[in-house]
Amino acid sequence: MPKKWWKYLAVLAAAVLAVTLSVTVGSAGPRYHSTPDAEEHEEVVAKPASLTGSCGVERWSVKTGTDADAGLINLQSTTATTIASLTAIPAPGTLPANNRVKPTETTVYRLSATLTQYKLEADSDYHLVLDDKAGHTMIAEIPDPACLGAGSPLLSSVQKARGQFDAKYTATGSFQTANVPVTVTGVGFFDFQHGQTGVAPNGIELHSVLDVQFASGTGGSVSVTNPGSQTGTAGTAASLPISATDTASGTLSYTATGLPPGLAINSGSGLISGTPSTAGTYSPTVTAHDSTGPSGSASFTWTINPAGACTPAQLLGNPGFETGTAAPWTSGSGVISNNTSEPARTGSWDAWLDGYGSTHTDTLSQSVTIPASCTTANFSFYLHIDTAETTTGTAYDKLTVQAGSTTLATYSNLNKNTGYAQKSFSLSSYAGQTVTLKFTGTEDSTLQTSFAIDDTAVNIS
Ligand SMILES: [Ca+2]
Ligand SMILES: [Ca+2]
Repeated sequence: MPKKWWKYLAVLAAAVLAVTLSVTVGSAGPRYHSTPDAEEHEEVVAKPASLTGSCGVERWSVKTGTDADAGLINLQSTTATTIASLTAIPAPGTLPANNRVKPTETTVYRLSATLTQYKLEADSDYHLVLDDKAGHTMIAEIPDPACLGAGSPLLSSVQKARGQFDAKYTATGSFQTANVPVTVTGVGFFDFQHGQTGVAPNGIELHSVLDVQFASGTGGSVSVTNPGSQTGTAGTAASLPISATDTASGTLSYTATGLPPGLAINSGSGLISGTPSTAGTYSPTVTAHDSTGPSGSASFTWTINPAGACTPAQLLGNPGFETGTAAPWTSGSGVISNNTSEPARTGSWDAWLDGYGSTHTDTLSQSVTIPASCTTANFSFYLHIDTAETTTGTAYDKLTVQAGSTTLATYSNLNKNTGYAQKSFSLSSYAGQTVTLKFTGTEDSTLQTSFAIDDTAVNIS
């Protein structure tokens, strides 16, 4: 007998105790044998504390957050997604036993879908089959917290998710049908293909599930704001935010059909972005889905012009100053005015430079980018000048109009007029450039001159 023979006795005692516990738990519960799941064909390992008495083996540390990369899981943010998006990710070539396939397996996803079936597996997982009712299914698994290794950062969330599920359903060893809308949050995971019920073609799962929200079914409706007709250019990045009003209680996710090739919608934010690749006229339909069931749609036309073609447009922002503030113009204080003593040409607002009768300078400027593909670019504005100056020979108070450092025109008290007159200048030589258009009004020390500007435009074609 070795000197420390009592240690062997302790090990023996522990083994006897473990077997006793196992037998006790096993006979107390209904429970299932520690044998591979008949349908999932996966190996299991005995774990008396778990619901079936067994936990999983294959990539188990990755499934439950105790692998070498568990610290890389971004638990601080959740990425809204769809089954269609997740099942479109290419399946990785290899599935490391103790490491994560980045970024999919280090990302926490949230998606809304229909929970069609659920089952308690031999490895004590709740196996949930999620269906987007558009031809895609995938699996989400809520492991038994007793099967999570020590120190898993997922433990408290898995416990919560398990409780959320148990509050509504009782999973057994046979599939049961639910067919209810559900919003599931969980860590991305690629499983081996074992012919699992509901498995995605690329093996993508949410494993472990961290949160399960069942729809409250309180009604409500979703309405998508129609963005109106859109134009774009092949090869030029495009961006279009889609918004919706939602009186239901769930969270919104967005899908789109018929978008110009190269554009995609962000399921969480509703932002359509990308670079359209192919000219044509498209009729996309955008749908916003509330996770409790209701949805709304809007359809519109999106014309993509060939690359190299100029899309006719007016480039200046706030061209008639009707927002009542300068932006995107830059101006000195008091320039944007609705004072009826210098009335607007149209609307209520204009830009009133000078008019003080004392030494003063007012400026008003805005930058525009003239597309290289546009051969015509025309800058125009309407100008009214009144003055207290009586001279017919001397320009005391002046308005200078510049494109960059080039002076397009200079006006003065000598150009006083009744009403507004339109002025027009070609900016064609600025094609492919960004140019700042600037008005500068300078008054001398006495006798006011007012330069009122309204209805500006830079038209390209
Ligand atoms: Ca105006
Ligand atoms: Ca003057």
